[in-house]
Amino acid sequence: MNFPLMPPQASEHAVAYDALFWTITALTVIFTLIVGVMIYGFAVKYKRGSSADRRNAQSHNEKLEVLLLVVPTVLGLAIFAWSAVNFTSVRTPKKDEMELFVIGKRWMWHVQHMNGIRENNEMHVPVGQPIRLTMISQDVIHAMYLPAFRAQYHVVPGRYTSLHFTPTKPGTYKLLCGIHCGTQHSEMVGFVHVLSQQDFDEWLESGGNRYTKADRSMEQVGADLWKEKGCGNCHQGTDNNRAPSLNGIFNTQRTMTDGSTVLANEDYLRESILRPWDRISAGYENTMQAYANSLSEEQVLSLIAYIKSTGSGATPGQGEYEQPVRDGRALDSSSKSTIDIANDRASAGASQAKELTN
Ligand SMILES: [Cu+2]
Repeated sequence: MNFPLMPPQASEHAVAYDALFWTITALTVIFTLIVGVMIYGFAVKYKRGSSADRRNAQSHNEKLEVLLLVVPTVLGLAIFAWSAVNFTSVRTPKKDEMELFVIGKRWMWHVQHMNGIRENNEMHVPVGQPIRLTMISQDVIHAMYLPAFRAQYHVVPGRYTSLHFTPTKPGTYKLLCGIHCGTQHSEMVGFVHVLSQQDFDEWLESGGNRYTKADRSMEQVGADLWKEKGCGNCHQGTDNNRAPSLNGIFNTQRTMTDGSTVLANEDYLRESILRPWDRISAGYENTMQAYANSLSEEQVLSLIAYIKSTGSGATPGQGEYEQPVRDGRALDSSSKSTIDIANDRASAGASQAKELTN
């Protein structure tokens, strides 16, 4: 009979999570047993008609009271501290993360890789590689739930959220929606395929096998959209009186017309594309057209990928958003074009594959 008590432990965090989970479970069982046994024992001892000594009943016991105050307090605080350490570690971006984009919609998961491969209700990732999911919902609130990685985070409309994990075991694991999101919520399921680095490289190389072929990377899709929508008419190589240049704008601090500063992260870029009037850069007028009804979340992600490919203001580890690193190096090469980056990635992939086969 196949009746697993727990999902498999397929990420670093799963081990840490389970240790805490079992400790809390054990403490609960121990205290429940102590209380239960005492209730039962005293009920039997002092049942009506028993010959137990009932003289000089104690009204209090100082030592016992101190013990019952101190022990649960210390245990409770220790569990809190341990949980806080676990929570912080799972919410902190790792170095050299590979970024995948996830769009939740009723009722499916749409996954997009940087090179343009798209998957529906499936996600392919290499083993041992820290993964960052940048997620958004197209309709209602969902939650990306990966039980084997002990990872879950909400996916909401209107802003990006992230989930970080490092798969440690090749295999196929469940991908679920963790928040009730409508009648077919229970069908919003899929699989995560954790592949060896070599298998993953081959999978990427083959354009994702039977999945949607990647004819263009996300950056290229974004670059084409940029042209199609005429973004470059105003956002040119340098700031002009119509609009600021967006070259290398990602993760830089921007000053707004009201004097406040804003970190130009993905959320800000998305907002500026969809509702540009919300926050306007100092020195500019509210002249940009809004794209709230004419771009899909997928297209917005591609545009952001394109803007990011022109460089970034922050070095990894600074600011709210840790810049994703691909192929083991930060994409901070401000002078590089999309084509250069794509070429670099191809050669990096090739050398990686070589190391593995040797
Ligand atoms: Cu859902």
